[in-house]
Amino acid sequence: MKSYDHKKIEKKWQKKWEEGGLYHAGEDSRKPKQYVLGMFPYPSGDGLHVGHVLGYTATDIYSRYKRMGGFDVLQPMGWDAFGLPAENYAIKTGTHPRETTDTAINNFRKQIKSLGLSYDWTREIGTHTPEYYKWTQWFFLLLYKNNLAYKARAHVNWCDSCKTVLANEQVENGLCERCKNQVIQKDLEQWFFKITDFTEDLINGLDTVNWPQSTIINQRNWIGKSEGSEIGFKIKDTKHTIQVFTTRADTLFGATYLVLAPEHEEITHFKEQITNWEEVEKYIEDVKKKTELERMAEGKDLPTGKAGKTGVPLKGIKAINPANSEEVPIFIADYVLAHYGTGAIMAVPAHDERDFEFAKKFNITVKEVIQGGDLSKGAYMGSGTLINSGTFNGVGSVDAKKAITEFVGGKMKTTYKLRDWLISRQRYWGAPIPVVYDPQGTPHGIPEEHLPWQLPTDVEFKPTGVSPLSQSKELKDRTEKIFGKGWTPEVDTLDTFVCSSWYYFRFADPHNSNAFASKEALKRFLPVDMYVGGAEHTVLHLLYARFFTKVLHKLGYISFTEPFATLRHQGMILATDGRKMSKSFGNVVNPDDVVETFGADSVRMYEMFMGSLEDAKPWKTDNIIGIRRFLEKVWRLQLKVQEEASKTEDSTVEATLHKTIKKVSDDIETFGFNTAISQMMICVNTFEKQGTIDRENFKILLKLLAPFAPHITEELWEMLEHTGSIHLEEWPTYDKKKIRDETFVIAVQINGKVRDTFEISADLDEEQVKVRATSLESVRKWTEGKEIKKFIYVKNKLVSIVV
Ligand code: ANZ
Repeated sequence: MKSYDHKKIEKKWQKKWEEGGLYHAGEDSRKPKQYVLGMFPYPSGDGLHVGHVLGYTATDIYSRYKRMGGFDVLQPMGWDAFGLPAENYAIKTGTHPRETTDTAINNFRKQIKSLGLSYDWTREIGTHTPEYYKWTQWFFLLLYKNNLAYKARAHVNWCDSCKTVLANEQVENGLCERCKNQVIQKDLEQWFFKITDFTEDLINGLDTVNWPQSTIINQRNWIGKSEGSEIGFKIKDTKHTIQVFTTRADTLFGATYLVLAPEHEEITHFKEQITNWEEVEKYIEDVKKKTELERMAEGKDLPTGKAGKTGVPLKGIKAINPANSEEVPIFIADYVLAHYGTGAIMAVPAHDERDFEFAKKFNITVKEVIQGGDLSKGAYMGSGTLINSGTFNGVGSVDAKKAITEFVGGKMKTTYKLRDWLISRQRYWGAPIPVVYDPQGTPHGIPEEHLPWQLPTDVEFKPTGVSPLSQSKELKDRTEKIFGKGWTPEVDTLDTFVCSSWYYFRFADPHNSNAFASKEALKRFLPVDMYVGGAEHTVLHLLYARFFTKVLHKLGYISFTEPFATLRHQGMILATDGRKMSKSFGNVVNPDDVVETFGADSVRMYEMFMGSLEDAKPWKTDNIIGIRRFLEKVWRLQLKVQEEASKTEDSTVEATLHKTIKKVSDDIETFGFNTAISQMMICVNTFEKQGTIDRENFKILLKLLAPFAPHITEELWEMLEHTGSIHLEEWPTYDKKKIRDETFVIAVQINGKVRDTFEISADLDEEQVKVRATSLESVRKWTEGKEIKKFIYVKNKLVSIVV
């Protein structure tokens, strides 16, 4: 017998599969389609991570299983290649990001290929190529033409060290995610996508997808639908009324002050009346330095050293509570956000924690209006019966909301937390926004014939605070040449999330130069049937991709409304020491090394065997050795294979095998890869105990193992003198009759009454059952000193003893 030489075998088959186009999609339209997708990676200079391997192996097992199940499987791979790390590297070293990115991609491709993943490599895409970003720009223009893209001044997160705006999610505890510099708020002209036009669709679609519940909840919370009321508070001795948004109109009689967001536009109207204007202005300036996150934090000390819950009274003006006409003080405080609701709140310290804390600090009246709490302990946030509320006393919270809103002339109103998506970045390494300005400064979308609107190369990467593209002479000249003298180009680039919002469409038809994908290709492959990626994408990428899909549906390009029918997450692989793998800890496992030592099949199976796919789990090299031994055991089984072996196999073999077919099939469907592997281990142990193994049974085992360990199974398949690939074989089906349940619960009757039960395995004979039954404590109690007159055993069901 040859020895199991993974290096030789794996190289040999990877080459053959690629040459034979074994995994090409779209070659047999009679088969049903199955689109299986792992989130495409950012090709970082650090190379592939064992965490990538985890997710990609899962999609590969699923793809191979579906392919053997008779599907035309599309499983593609590409590169989310624009982004900051390459640009930051360019700033440090002067190397052009295109160069760094291409090197990183070549390395990633080589690493990924060494794992034997069944991708259709003819469909590879990179978001940084002009062929691809032409269509990213086309999408921008599609949205622009349909009033779904606009330019506006906005408060944005600004990192003064990176010299760019940051998305909310790029801000961690008030610091820039990359350089850890304090993020400030700036007022800037930026481009937005009108995602808020689709809020209800984005909520409702969540009912139709098969996604992890926690991800659905995160999406809902991010959208943040809230049903409440808008109520006006008159400002005493002025013509002005401030509108507040509240979800608790039932507590209106307890509103003892108003709070405006520091950015609230109405504040300047009262400049004359406010007697402490200087203090107010200073506070407004201070707040600009904080992020929303810091502002929302409830009174706890933040990592940046600032405490929450600050504010300043607007001395000299008062508001009138419309429910009881009482005068109440007005504050500005940063716990009220400018862009949520109306940017102003009625504060009810007795029933809102934040208000309670603020009221204590500023000595404001706390007035209880809902029964059920204990104000000495803090605010009571629950519902209950109204008190101290005039004619509404005795009414329940739920009914009172609408009644009180109507009583004071307010209106019921639904509000959302979701804001429009800020898509412009003052960076170089991204797709240029396809817009030019006429000499009057009015923006115009660039006509499609000029796409791709190329990213210029004559720029310096050093951040200066203005977009690098503004230095490009070539871009300026190009613009004037095409559009005329005095015309200027847009110099911002698109957020890289725009590139990844539509890439799954492109894989259906990656080389199309007339459309982002043809109607037929979209119809054939979309939507994605199975999508797999890290749980860190529970909000943004998935929300943006869903938004793009809804836009395309609305504009008649596609007939479906959700891009990813089923979604699964892979968990984080931690280092052996239980910490996150990180270069700075020196605990990173390099997939290349383990593939070299143990083989891709062992690494794939080991990662699948570590635990549940979605859990976080530490790396343990010892356990790969165990998997490697398992594969060697499978390798040695070939020695036992005989044409007609059934006579020497014992009866458990078939039962175990059919049970294994069922378990492995079910487990792949539900992504329970670790338990599928355990079952195959049981099966292999059963085989190993036999003198010989039936050839047909061995073939079934190899087919079950093929999606997990594609190389070794292909080699053994060939050694069984097959000429075709095992990966194109039909997936085995099990015979229900052959699956014997392994355990039975036996009821024990004594003189006709059930006294106890016990469990047996199926192959116990009557004598063994008798020994088990009569040795039971409970049975001995009844039979002690007596003679057993009768013992009846109803197979796998019942024991009846007569004494
Ligand atoms: C009075 C009140 C009394 C409130 C009470 C709550 C409890 P969700 O559910 O998140 O929508 N609020 C409104 N606009 C705000 C803003 N721009 N910044 C900060 N807070 C704001 O929360 C709605 C509640 O959050 C509103 O209801 C308001 O406080 C506050 F016993 O109004 B409530």
